Amino acid sequence: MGLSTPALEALCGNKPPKSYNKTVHSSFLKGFFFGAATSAHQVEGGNRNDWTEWEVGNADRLAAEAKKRSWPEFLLKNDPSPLQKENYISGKACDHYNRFEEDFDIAKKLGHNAHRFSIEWSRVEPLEGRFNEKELEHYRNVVHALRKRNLEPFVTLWHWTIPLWLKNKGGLESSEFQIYFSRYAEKVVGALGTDITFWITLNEPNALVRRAYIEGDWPPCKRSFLSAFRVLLYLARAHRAAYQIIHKHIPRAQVGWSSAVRYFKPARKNVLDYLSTMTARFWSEKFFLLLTRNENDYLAIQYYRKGEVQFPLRITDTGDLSDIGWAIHPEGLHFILKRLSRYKKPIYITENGLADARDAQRGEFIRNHLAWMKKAMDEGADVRGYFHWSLLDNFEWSSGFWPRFGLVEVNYKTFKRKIRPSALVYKSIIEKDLSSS
Ligand code: IFM
Repeated sequence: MGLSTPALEALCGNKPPKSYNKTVHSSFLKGFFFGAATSAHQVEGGNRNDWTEWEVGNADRLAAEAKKRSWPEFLLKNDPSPLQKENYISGKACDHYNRFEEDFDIAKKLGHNAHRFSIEWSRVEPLEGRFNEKELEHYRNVVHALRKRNLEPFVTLWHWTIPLWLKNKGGLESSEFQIYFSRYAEKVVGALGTDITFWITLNEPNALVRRAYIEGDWPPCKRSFLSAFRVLLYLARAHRAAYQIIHKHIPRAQVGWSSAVRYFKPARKNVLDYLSTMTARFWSEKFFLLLTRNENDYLAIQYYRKGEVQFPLRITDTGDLSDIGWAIHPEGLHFILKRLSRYKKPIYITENGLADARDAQRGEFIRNHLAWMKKAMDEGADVRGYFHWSLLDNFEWSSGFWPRFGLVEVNYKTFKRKIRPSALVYKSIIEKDLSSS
């Protein structure tokens, strides 16, 4: 399969990447996965976990804080708006729990051939050691619905939320965490069947630990390096145990965890900013990888933004910004893919996207990121899949509903879905590529 120059130019929009060599004509691998990602708590609705408790206790405060900031008019028109309390309570979210068939029909219509979703631990094990067979059946139905549409399932076991019983036992800081996670993993893997190849044990442990245990603005809102370090070690142990469990049930499985990566560059040309940049890169790309080095069949990266780093570790977003102020920088994806290639493992981009309520930047964003991904592949990076974040608008954690990340717009009152034009840009890229295979 070869990509013609016009197809490449279509990928790049009118602005091919600065250093793109047009004579290189390799192609995406046959069997490349194109899809979108979601996570249970952000789309399902009706959950009861540590986050739902925290949301209820903090929604008033978050809305009051939002009132002190200035907002562009178009964001205040979002329903719910950042100034409203209900923005900060996940509630029914997108009602994806009841509408997953409809949502997968849309993904199929948009040309996807894979889909990443997560299992909600608090549904499957609402009480310690007591598993809910009906909920396991639900996730079997989800997998079946994906298979029926030829969408390859990528299953995430933990995307940040935990059941309340576990929260009351110390949550991720419990020294028994690995035991609890292993028991849950064993049950889910056994119940979902052996035909699932792709597993992500943990979503972005580095991001969660930074927000929840260092910056302290996500539950359980701690600011302690000691706790952060402990949680990372426990999560790494949990990953390693789950890796073995999945392989015991499914020897040919591909198991990894996903990392929040960012393109860091020194803000100024001086040694201190340079050293700070190295530290930030070590944290985002390497630390957890070192802890799990023998138990990764592939690398999963989630890339969103550039950060300029000033000593000691002040990171700022500059240049083109998304609705939530993240710096858009497609070239950074190429940089990271090249750096990670040295590990000689397959790479999946399990998230990449932006908050863009007007859908003004998303089409270009997708084109440019895929063009830079393709360039890295032409230069040897073994990238095997790309998942846009997200299929649907969803509940963006402590920011709530106002950031709109979806290829598909969600009306949170009627739950009606509306395909955004950028979703069709993505579709046309997928179709051009897949049809040339
Ligand atoms: O919404 C999140 C997701 O849960 C994890 N990765 C980053 C996304 C955008 O912030």
